[in-house]
Amino acid sequence: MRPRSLFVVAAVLAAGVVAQAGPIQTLWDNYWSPAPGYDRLGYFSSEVSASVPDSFAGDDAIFAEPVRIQEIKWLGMRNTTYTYGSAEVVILDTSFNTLHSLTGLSFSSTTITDGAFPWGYTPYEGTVAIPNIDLAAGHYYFAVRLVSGTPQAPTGGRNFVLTTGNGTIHGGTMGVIRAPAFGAPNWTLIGNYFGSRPTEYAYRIRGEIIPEPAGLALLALGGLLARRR
Ligand SMILES: [Ca+2]
Repeated sequence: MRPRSLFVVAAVLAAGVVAQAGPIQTLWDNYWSPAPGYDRLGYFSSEVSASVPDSFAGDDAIFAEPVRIQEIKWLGMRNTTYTYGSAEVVILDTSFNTLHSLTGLSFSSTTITDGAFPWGYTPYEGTVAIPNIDLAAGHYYFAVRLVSGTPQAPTGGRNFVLTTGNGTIHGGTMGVIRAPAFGAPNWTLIGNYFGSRPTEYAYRIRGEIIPEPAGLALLALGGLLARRR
């Protein structure tokens, strides 16, 4: 290999190193405006080991570029007299096949002060960190639920995800639910669930945009240059 070819290869490798993902940012935002981001019109159970059978409520997100998922935020409400030891996350494709299922995740939450909140539970914003999950550009579903109690002290709380959008559907579809003990053993669009009102659920998907593989393009160019010499 000639020195110039070596230089091209070195430049290609350097470009690959430089092409790191960008800073963490909101990649998809279902929060209603104004803050705190829910529409006060509804909610759906999203919980495990609660005082009712397990359930999940999620919504879709569309990414125009490849992304690295690092964090999910959501708006929920819960009974704060119980503890919630961990969170669970699922990521589905558009056919509701499970792409990723994460359990035992630690999460943080911030109580929302809302004098107009109607349902007697405490509203909050939750945040769960995701171990970097890379997704190709496309259409996905995300859902988070809380596990009531801890292994040492199992309890029966209640946790819900709040609706958002005020009737406007965001992304490709309305929200989705799965409630095996309540007539929805498989993931179902909420509007198909016993005539429920079509709605959105308040999720915010955060992470990094993965840059286009400039390194690969340069590699092809480097190969061309090397062959021409
Ligand atoms: Ca949606």
